[in-house]
Amino acid sequence: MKIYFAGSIRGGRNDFARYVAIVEQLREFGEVLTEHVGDVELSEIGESGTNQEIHDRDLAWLREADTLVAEVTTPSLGVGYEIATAVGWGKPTLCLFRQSEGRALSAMIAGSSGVMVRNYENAADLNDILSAFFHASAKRSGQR
Ligand code: 6K6
Repeated sequence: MKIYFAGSIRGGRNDFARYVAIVEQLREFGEVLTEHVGDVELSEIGESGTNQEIHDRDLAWLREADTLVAEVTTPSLGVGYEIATAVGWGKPTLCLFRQSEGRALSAMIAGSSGVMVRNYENAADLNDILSAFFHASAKRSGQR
């Protein structure tokens, strides 16, 4: 199972510690293609590569991935773009959201029939959510 993990970069790095923890949990379910999203060293401005190189490389990884998992509590244009692309390509897509932050999730994500949205607060919640999602995704790809 190849997993594309998406999380805010230029949208804001407040949640990066959570991304690190999620990437760690995701490794139990497959190969994470985008571990840099949870990279402590990556600040909002301290990036390498041109915008086009980043875009093209990430889309190639997304194309290769079996599933997309996104942490969507910190709003990010890039993450929204990746979610829309994955849904358009028919990839199982899971969005993880923390209601406790007091934000409302965009209707374009919350209202998409191609997206599974799950509210969570801690690692234990996440484990149950990820197990159910990858179980369903594996079953779906086995049926194709
Ligand atoms: C260098 C080393 C690590 O990262 C860099 C350069 N920046 C990016 N690298 C890889 N993916 C990126 C980079 N900037 C944005 N993305 C992709 O968009 C990631 O896959 C994230 O899920 C998403 C974040 O979008 P913004 O709009 O919050 O930046």
